Amino acid sequence: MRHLSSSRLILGCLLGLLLGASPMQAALPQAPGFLAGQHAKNGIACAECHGKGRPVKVDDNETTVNEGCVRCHGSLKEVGAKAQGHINPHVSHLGDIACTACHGGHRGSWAYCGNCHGFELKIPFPATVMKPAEAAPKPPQPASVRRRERTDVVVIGSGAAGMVAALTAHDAGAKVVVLEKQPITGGNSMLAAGGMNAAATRFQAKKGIKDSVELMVKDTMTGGKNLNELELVKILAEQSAASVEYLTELGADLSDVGRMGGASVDRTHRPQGGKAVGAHIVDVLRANAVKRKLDVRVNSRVVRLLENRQGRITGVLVQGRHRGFYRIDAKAVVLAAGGFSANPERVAHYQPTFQGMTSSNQPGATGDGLDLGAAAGGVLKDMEQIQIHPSIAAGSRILITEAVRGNGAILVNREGKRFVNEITTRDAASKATLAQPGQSAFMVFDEGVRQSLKQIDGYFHLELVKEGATPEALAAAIQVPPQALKETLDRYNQAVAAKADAEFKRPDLPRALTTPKFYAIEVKPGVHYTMGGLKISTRTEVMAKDGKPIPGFFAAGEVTGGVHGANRLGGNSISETITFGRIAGAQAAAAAHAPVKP
Ligand code: MEZ
Repeated sequence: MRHLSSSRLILGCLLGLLLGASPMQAALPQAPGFLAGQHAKNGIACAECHGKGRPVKVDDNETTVNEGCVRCHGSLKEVGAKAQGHINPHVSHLGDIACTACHGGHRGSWAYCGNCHGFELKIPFPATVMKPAEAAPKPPQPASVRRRERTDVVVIGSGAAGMVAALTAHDAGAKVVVLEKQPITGGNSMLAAGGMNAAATRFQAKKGIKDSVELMVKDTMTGGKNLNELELVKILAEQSAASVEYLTELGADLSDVGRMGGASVDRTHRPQGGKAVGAHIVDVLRANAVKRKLDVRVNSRVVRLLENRQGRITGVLVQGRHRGFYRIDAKAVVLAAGGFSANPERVAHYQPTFQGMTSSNQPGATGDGLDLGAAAGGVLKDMEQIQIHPSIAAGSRILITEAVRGNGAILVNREGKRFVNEITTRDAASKATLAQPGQSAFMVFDEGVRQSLKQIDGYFHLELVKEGATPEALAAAIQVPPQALKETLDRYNQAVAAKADAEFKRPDLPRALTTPKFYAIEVKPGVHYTMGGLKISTRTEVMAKDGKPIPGFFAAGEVTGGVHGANRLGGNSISETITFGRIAGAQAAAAAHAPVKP
């Protein structure tokens, strides 16, 4: 056992202060939950890691801190393999994230997953949930900021749109910096479940699915109530197959194809076996970023876009968690900071009737990217167009993917009866669910559906599923009238056999629900996606009020408005992030290489 000398402790506390701890935190190194305290309790002084000649230097990525953790404790995977318990916080869909995303040297540790999940974790520190948006102190005037860097392209946001833009700009020869305000990369893309829409792909052809760009355009426009910008929708559909190929070349598996609401044919691409698409794609993008040694910084919030007298965007003012304020001068900026579904006040401002609803989004989806864009002169459009997803597990923030319904599940109410075409558009399914007693529904499926979609296993793991060996036993478990549920299933199975759903006109009836066991998850609508955002051109240039593009400023993904109109179709979001991320990256690289007027 190593012993602490008091001088080492004092040095450790001083270092704690230097590393951003409050005086109280630094003065209480023994406090439970602080890693400094835990280490001190085990006889390991701060100075064993920090200080002159020591390996741990604290940057905003906290890279060397994490290297320090891994050196003693092993990788996240190794720690995960050792940990026990039904819910293991070291093994999750968040992938290989930094230890410091959850653990703090001089602040209480938290379980990052607690931002979305509500499970009880038996962990050796009092978990505190991270506040979604830490208020930034008033930023200084850019001119007074002395720390300056220079690059070709800055990308704000590290979801799929941002990472694809960054990889594309890098591959076109630009020097790129990616800035992410959260402690982990991936944004909402990390949580994407059902898949990525694309028309006329080789994976569809292999399964004999006949699709076309025109049909994808038609479905997307109809789903969006024709409020969409047709030219953007055409790009989405025309480029979609190439975007699937692009991801496949990077190492992704999108070979499974299923159906989402509002689609005329199966065009939603996802990994074999029906695994969730988002975590897989984010993993692939991260690996490609590492391979290219891309400069990706977490804990790095952009507080302002910089512009010159001619209105050209010339860089960003950044607030790093440890570094403080600094500026990056850039020849082009790509904004890919996502939407605002995790900002209940903003949601209620645009849609008062959504007040108090749960959300499926990650905590960083607060809409501050929209503020940055608007402050730089970008025009916002369709801000009141907010999508609620019909199936969030009741009492939680867990999205039950539309793919479960796409693969055959039905929705029944508390009377045990169907009430809607389950694969209609999300707005229609949500409205119908809110009209049912209790404003919720049960998503009912059988073992056949379970076996068809790997991601359903996760809902069992999270204990969201009720089950029964027969329809009647399931009915008892969810407290609906047994005879009614049995009759509903019989009628539905007859419709499947007849290939026609006379009652609700469900257009796709992939399988009968006859294989025990029978399962149900209670679901409620929740805020899922914000269709509005910055107006962009077909080249992803951010448009100003005068109808002209703002030079040097590009945007892609949920921070933009126009692609989805009044209602986004499931599977079109990941498709949008890849296609428009690629365009934004290429445009930004081109703008960076073009001679820039002073
Ligand atoms: O695109 C989406 O939002 C999507 C596919 C969600 C889901 O239900 O899985």
